[in-house]
Amino acid sequence: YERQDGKPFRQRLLVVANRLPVSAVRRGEDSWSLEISAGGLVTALLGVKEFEARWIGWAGVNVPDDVGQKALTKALAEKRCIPVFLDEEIVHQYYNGYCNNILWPLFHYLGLPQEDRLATTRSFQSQFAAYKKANQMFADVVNKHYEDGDVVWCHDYHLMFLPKCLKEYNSEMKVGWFLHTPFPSSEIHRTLPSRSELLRSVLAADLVGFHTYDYARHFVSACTRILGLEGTPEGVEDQGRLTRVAAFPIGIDSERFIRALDTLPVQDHIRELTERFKGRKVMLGVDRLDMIKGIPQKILAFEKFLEENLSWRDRVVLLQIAVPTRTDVPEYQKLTSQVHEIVGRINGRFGSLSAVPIHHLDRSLDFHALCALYAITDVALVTSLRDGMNLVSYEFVACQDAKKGVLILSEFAGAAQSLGAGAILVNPWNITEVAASIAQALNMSAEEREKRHKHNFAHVTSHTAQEWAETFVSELNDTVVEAQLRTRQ
Ligand code: ADQ
Repeated sequence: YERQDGKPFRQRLLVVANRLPVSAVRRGEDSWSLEISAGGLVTALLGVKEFEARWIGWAGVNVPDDVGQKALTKALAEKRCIPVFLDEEIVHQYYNGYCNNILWPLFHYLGLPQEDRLATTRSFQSQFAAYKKANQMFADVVNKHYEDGDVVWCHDYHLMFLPKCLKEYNSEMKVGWFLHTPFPSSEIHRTLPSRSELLRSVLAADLVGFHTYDYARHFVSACTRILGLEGTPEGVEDQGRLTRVAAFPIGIDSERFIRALDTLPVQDHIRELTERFKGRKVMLGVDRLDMIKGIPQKILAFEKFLEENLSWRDRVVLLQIAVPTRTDVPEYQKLTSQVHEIVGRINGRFGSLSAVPIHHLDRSLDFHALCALYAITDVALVTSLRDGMNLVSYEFVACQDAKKGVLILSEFAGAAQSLGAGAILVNPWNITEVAASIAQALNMSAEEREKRHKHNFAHVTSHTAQEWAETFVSELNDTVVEAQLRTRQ
């Protein structure tokens, strides 16, 4: 494409996600301070030069007054962000309720909430109504800002109802939807009371993407078994209209991590950490504190390893960095206490006055500290019970070109499909197997470590986040063109 001024044409990309990539703090009646959070999606899209991305989402704060909303909208516009204002009740029902209490556990095979069936059914209905209402509010904002030729990319399980709402506004809109979590087996999805409505809404999109081929296959079979539609190699067909379904495995901005390793702050951290853990092998876990990440199971496996390997007791340390999330949800509070209790017990059992086997931090680390930790680690432990992809495993590999440490990786993380040949794959529920893998990793020869690392490093550096975003959006453009050609024939 060429513009009249000779500069390359950049297609507008409207990225719609539950949360905007900013944290907003109100400083006064009409003033806000904003900080961009450099998550995976932001870096992925910043690297894509073909598109001019705009973000649409909730800013994570309740702004009930007009003055505040206007000021925040203005401040966000400078960061190419457009807010969707959700009130507290909607956030409670849609986000905490339907998204985090129902869809998140279900998609990770943890089932539907069961405490009180009757109450669950009643709250389920009001939460689903709030979910649809919230999705409609996102659609209203997208529609207001949409211009002909834009591409609309909807993200994640929060917005499964959005493709349908958007197409009702404008059937010509190019709409893609991508799921960051697993899509479970159709037998699991069948248990969801709103199973059909959600599938139909997603199918309104032109392109539907998942991290792995398995998730895409589960989605297609849910559509065939629950809706009775036809699954084809391209996707799902309904009365002659095809929704393209495919796998688009995400990656990271590997260069950002590799470059950071040579910077002064990271080198300082590396020196400090190397001195601190001199004489001990370092094992590392970095997770959001969430039940899907399998943190208690991981720590219990480490305990079993210490029980069975006396000679390693003073020579190994596990650093578990677990950033708290969804702290207002009781299950997450329970999980925090459970993890603290297990860590305390193991440190009491195997620690000495001078050292403890587990260092557990309940917080987020800044980028430089995180890179340094990845770089000095001997064995990374990623033991998610289910995980859409898991980017921590990618980040670890990117930072390991000097050390060539070992990655122990859950076979239930999407990353197992891409890093499986270089990692030691484990079933995180099998604590005996994970303990044996820790021993295998710590005793692995340098040649084998190098061979495994080389495989994973080549993958991580060649399948980047930028490439992921580019592939999805160009596939979406192509899908729409093909559909137009089909209707003309
Ligand atoms: P998450 O469940 O958040 O993402 P993950 O892919 O591992 O999981 O990404 C976590 C990110 O947060 C990483 O970039 C990591 O560096 C950072 N992080 C985690 N703990 C941290 C800590 N203590 N301090 C600092 N940073 C920390 C969801 C899905 C995944 C999928 C991604 C992307 O659940 O399966 O891979 O989206 O699609």
